[in-house]
Amino acid sequence: METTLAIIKPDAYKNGHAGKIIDRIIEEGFIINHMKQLLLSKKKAEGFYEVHKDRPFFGELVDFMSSGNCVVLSLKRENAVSKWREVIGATNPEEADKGTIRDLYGTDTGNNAVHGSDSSENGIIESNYFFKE
Ligand code: 3AN
Repeated sequence: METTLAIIKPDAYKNGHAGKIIDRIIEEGFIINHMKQLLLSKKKAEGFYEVHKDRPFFGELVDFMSSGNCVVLSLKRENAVSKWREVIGATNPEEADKGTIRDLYGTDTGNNAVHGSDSSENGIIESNYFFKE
């Protein structure tokens, strides 16, 4: 089985969608291997999104991700990475397929409700970033 990291971002959490998103995770056949609620420090958010540090939206992204509670989940399933990306939909909620999580709960490219790892390797790296003690 493959690992992917999911984050229920501060917008979805604040708007009361965390429970519905967790239900959807279970309905889609994922096993929740680890889960925790946390308020990311700026430093932790900067480290997580380090690949984007030279992008113009980096500051905005770090501020948003540290603006309120998140739920971080390490998920397991066959083809977890591609399946989770299919369930969450495109980065921009306006382009996300109907019924995907970003279509249902996202607002714009910044406030897009959830995160999903983009490769099998990153699924493990990102999961360890939050759950390896
Ligand atoms: P995804 O989360 O779909 O893999 P990435 O890796 O391209 O998308 O971007 C990481 C995060 O950075 C996105 N989830 C989004 O919150 C934010 N982001 C990407 N592009 C923009 C943008 N143009 N403006 C604001 N935030 C952005």
